[in-house]
Amino acid sequence: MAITYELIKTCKQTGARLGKVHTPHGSFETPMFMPVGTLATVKTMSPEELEQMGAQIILSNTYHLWLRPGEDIIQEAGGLHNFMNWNGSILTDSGGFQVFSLSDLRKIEEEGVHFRNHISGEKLFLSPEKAMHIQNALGPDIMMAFDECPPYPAEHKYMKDSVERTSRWAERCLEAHQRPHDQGLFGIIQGGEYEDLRRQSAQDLTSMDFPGYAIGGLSVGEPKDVMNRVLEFTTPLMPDQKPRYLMGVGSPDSLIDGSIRGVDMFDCVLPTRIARNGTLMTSEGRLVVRNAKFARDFRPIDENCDCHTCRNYSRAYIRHLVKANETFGFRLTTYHNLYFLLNLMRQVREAIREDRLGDFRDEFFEQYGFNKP
Ligand code: PRF
Ligand code: ZN
Repeated sequence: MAITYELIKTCKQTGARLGKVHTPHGSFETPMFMPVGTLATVKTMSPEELEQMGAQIILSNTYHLWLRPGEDIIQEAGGLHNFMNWNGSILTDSGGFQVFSLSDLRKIEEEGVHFRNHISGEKLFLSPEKAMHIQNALGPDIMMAFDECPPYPAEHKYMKDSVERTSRWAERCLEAHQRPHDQGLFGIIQGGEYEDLRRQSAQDLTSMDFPGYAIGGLSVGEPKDVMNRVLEFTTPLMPDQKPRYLMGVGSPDSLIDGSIRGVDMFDCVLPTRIARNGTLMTSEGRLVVRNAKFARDFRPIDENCDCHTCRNYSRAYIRHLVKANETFGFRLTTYHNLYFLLNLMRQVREAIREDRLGDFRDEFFEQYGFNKP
């Protein structure tokens, strides 16, 4: 099997899992945050910098790489790892979600989804077989099944039909997958906020025996307590001996609350996206570095952070660069935000090891300025 999961221990205070995922490109510790490199680059960061900040796995996107430069070119380069010079693990999303979030005029059929390219307007079609073919050519360590991610809220009837189609598509993905020996294919559990449908989806998918499972359809506009409740009834339906991935979730509070509910892997564009408009995650909450009050503030972004940015550069300097649209400014903010989340997950793992993740959560939320739910 290409992907195996080793459960090291569960936190006595919360039930959170400390583990390790083994892939053909090394192992990563869980719970883990995966930086997003949509177009075969984590925007503004070199692979050397990603390694230095402690990233062990990054995420990329089937949909975007299919449109440009095309999976054939990446295959010719020897696969995505070679093409982008990243030797750690890579996970690619299937395109299912991107078709729903980016494209216009989509039409869902049993065979797949018809839609228009969000840049050129060109007519396109993506199916389970096509998504597997592209991901087999890209060569990530982990690839995702082709699913439908319905909007929130969606009616029970719509969601049930969607869940059943996603299960049929998952079967077709398994069937079409050509490299199970060196690429692990994860199934995606859908079902929105509905407990019966999450159960149905989890049963369908776990019976197909994927090497890992994701929870999709969350962080699509639902309130925080809905996400937590869905996680509470969904993670117990997932196998203990396989990794669990919560797709598209990456705010600091959700990383902690997801870990407490038994999630092992997370990804999100949030840290990199907000970095590029000058918003930083710090131990005391968000800091908008463009703000005039930082013009003469020569302290680091986060006095409790020991990242390269915080050890060497001031708020005043970074504010100047960001306001002047200087690329280096965005590199410094991106580095800090990614480091902040990777370091947060290190602290989460340490707290699990010591059975005190509940205490850690309370302290973190207090300092970050969140109210306890
Ligand atoms: N499915 C897929 N990718 C995703 C999601 C999903 O449901 C989400 C949901 N937030 C993010 N990325 N394939
Ligand atoms: Zn920092």
